[in-house]
Amino acid sequence: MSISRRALIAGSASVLAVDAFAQSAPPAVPLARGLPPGVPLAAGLEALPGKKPLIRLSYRPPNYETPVAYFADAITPNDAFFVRYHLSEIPRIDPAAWSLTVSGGQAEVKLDLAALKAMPPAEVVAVCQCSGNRRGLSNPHVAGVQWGYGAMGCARWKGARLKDVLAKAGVPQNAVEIVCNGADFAPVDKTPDFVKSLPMWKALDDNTLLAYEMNGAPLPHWNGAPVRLIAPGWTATYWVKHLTDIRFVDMPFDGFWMKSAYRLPLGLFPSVDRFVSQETAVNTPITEMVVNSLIVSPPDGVRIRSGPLAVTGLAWDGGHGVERVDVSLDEGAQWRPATLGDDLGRFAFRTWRFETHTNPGPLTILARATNAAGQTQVSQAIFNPAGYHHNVVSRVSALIT
Ligand SMILES: Nc1nc2c(c(=O)[nH]1)N[C@H]1C(S)=C(S)[C@@H](COP(=O)(O)O)O[C@H]1N2
Ligand SMILES: [Mo]
Repeated sequence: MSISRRALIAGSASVLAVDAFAQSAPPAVPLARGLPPGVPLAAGLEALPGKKPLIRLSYRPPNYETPVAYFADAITPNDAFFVRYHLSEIPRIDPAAWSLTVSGGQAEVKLDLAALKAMPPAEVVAVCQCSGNRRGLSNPHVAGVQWGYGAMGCARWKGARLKDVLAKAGVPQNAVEIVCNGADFAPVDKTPDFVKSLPMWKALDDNTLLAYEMNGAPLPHWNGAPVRLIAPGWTATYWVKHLTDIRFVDMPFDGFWMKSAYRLPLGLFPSVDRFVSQETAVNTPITEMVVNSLIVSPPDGVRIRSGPLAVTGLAWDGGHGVERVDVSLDEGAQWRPATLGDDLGRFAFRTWRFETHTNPGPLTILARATNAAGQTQVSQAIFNPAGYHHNVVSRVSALIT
């Protein structure tokens, strides 16, 4: 509960008044510091059906981020997993009526859920992170959903390998990309349909799945039921939800969400994965996530009693794997290694822990992850027009009393 709501409740004259308040306004959570003018400093916590209260950034289309407190474990619970849509018409799909059509191959293939589940299953623990996670912190500010830290989550995904499904349709020799579409659509024709493509090498990768399970349960509606694409290591824009159609194409797909959106200036980030058919002389589609970390505890801005303190958090990257996390308590003059938690695979969140002893006074904690490719977090955000790949060294401040 936020400080403002606690204060309000404490000041209320009666229990009745508290109830009235609870009904009229959802509890508020402070948003990340440094949001642009016009964005409120707090957002409503609101529960979509089947979800825990999440931070509501927009209702139509639904964009809800996960409060930092839910990132205590490497696996993000399904009911706390963030929700991101570009389009606001999101049909609830009857799993028994769902089917996936694969066209443009040697034979058109139509699979229902039972057929997909009858294929050899595969599992991967992988981080699903929006390209624009932390966009709200971009300086100067950029347009788009002003995400704080919670446009991400990590789950154990189970499904069929995409390459097995594509093989059923017979991969054409001249296929350049596959084009993936989901069942959601825009209420008016203004917003282009959300359609994404993948290069053949990523589509045929062993880890790329068509998932029907998330953490041992059917996918929640808001996270793509009954089937979504899982592209481990790559930002979540490729993880098409409510997937209904896959098409092989022999030319680069030029839909809006490929050609115009999700682009980065060429050479700006140390990306390794390439999507050559979509590259231009000046830009490239976003591919794998950059190495990053999050301090989960202590939360930013808290008061804590002096004495032993365990700093805990998460680290992840685009699939090289987290090599180390270092913590600094003196604004980066000295760094000491944190202890890494269980390794759930190179695409997963990695927990970490750092024990220290605190004395009264202000305390700033910095955390910096390094991956197996030697890449590390930046001290200043690399500006780009859409505010993607924000991976500035993590920082929280606390007052030790
Ligand atoms: N069908 C569909 N799939 C989609 C999107 C969408 O708008 N429609 N958004 C993508 C983007 S940009 C993100 S960040 C992730 C969010 O996944 P989540 O809502 O399960 O957290 O879904 C991806 N898949
Ligand atoms: Mo996204």
